Amino acid sequence: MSHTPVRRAAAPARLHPSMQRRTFLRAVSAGTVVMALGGGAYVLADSEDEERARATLRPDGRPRLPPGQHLLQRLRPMGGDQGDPSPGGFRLQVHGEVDSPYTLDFEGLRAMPQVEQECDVHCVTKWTVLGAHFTGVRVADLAERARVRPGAHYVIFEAAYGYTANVPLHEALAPSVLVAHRHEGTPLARAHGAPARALVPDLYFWKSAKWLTGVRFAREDAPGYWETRGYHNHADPWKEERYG
Ligand SMILES: Nc1nc2c(c(=O)[nH]1)N[C@H]1C(S)=C(S)[C@@H](COP(=O)(O)O)O[C@H]1N2
Ligand SMILES: [Mo]
Repeated sequence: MSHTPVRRAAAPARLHPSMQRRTFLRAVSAGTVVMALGGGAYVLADSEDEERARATLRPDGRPRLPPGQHLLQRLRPMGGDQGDPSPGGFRLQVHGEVDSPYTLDFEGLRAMPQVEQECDVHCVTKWTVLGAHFTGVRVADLAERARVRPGAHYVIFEAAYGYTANVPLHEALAPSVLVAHRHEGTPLARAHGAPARALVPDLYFWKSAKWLTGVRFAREDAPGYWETRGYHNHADPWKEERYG
C-alpha cells in the first residue's frame, strides 16, 4: 500500500491547513498545479467554484460539495498496489450469494449494457472532483444477471492483491454505481485502476476499488482494506463518516 491511514489523514492538512486556507488560496489561482510535499500534483479549482458548489443542492437535496471537502479539477491518483492493466488479462468474478455466478472477461464486460455518466467523487483526504465522466456497467445489471439471493445484504468489491471494500447491497444497486472502464473519454489509466474499477460516487472514494477482480454478494458484512485500518465502515461524505 502506498500510504498508511496516518499519512492519508495528514495529506489534506498539509494541502489545506484550515487557519491558512485563505492565504493559501490567494497565493495560487485556479488551474495552478501544486506539488504536495508527499509528491503528487494537485490542480486546484477556483475558490469561487468551491463556494458555489457548497451552495448548490443536488437533486437529492444534499449540497454538491460535502462538508470539509475542497475542489480539485481532476482526479488525483491515490496509489495502491496496481493489478494487471491489460484488458486481455482481465477477469471479473461475479459470485457469492447468487444463483448464477459467472466470470466476465473484458469483452464480456463490454457486451453488458453500457452506461455513460457524469458524477462527483469525494476522497476522504478532502478533495472532491465535480462532473467526472465514467463509462461502465451498472452493478445492478451485474446483480440481475447473477440472480442475487434474498439473503445477500452486502457487496464486497475485490481487487488486486487482496484489496477489498464493502458496500451495503441497496447502495451498491444505485444506478450510479458502476464497474467502470473509461474515464474522461479514454480507457481508464493504469493509476486509476485499469482496465476496470468499481465506482461508488456517493461514498468516499476508497470504496471504489481499482484493478477490480470480483464483485461478491454477501450475507454478512466484511470490512475491507481501509475499513479494518481505522476508516469508517460506511463512508458517507455528507455525514463525514471518515474514521471508524
Ligand atoms: N485496489 C485498490 N483500489 C483502491 C485503492 C487501493 O489502494 N487499491 N485506493 C482507494 C482510495 S483510498 C482512493 S481515494 C481511490 C483513489 O482513486 P484514484 O487513484 O483513481 O484517484 O481508489 C481506491 N481504490
Ligand atoms: Mo482515498
